Amino acid sequence: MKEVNISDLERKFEERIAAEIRIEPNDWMPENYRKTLIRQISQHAHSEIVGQLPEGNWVTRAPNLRRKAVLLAKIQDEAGHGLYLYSAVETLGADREETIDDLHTGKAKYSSIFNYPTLTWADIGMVGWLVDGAAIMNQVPLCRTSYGPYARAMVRVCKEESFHQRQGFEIVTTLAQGTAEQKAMAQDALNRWWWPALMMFGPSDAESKHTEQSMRWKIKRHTNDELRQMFVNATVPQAELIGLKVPDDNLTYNEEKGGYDFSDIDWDEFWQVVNGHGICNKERIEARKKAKEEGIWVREAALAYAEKRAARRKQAS
Ligand code: BYC
Repeated sequence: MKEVNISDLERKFEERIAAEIRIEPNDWMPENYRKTLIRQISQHAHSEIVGQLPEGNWVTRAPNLRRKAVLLAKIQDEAGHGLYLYSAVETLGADREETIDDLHTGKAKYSSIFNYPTLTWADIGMVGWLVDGAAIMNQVPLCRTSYGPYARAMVRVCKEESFHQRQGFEIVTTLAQGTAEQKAMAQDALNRWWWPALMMFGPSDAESKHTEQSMRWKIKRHTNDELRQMFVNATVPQAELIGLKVPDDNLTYNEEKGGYDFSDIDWDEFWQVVNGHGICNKERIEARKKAKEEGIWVREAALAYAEKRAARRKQAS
């Protein structure tokens, strides 16, 4: 970017980014920076909300009361994450309802991972261990993202995701150390969730259209492939520890790079799922639309109460 062509505002913005000073809602920001954040944060919020669905499926079937209470708490945390993130989107001038409508019409994306079904209890373990594990890998660097409200929201989200990851690993460990049937159930779930978990990090760096600019603006701190590699390096030893086999015959530790080499991802499957043709895409969006329609009266009642209270306060003052 040539210095002579940029305005004072842009220069100031770039200086703040370079100096690691957070951009706050009232600061001037380039329109594309704002749009990129609205896109990423709203899609992140949608993922948190849609992410409740595959887990909610197991609340009534959790194997005991403790598991059920923990699962309920986790699902409620995900709702909270969605709320922080929708609030962060609003600080950028976006309308919350419009971003939700974009999800319902298919204009906005949400994480591909939530379009896979949770068939057995072991799948709930995999969602915690692998899906929350991948989310942590992706989101810990977002605690240092350049936009203040997003960075601050991520601090709490990551603390809660760490608990989610551990509860998932505990479920999987219990199954892996259980009967032969339970171990087989855990292995089957790992076989189905491993590759979709790797896809969560997005297209390869060569194919990612947003990474370069997002890294320049310090919205993203690592590329998709870097994060994916970090996840593989952290997770393979965990699988080995509990006696499960990662479903990749080409998985080998590469001393030179200090990490695992692994097979190519099936990118056709990834794009099919992202473009709405995964196993559960239709079901997930239908569930969200139904929740919105059936919750209208709750929102109207809450708004009516807020208006009444504001009117009473005005009268009293
Ligand atoms: N699924 O240029 P790229 C969670 C889209 S975890 C669907 O690399 P970017 C949770 C991408 O949006 C999951 N779409 O984009 C965990 C873009 O399309 P648009 C949510 C994907 O933004 C446990 C296009 O592909 N986490 O919340 O630089 C329980 C090109 O990609 C995916 C976040 O959202 C995918 N996997 O990088 C409950 C974290 N990957 O927008 C909940 C924040 C890519 O141009 N987000 N696409 O139409 C990010 O870090 C980044 O947005 C991504 C993608 C790494 C996901």
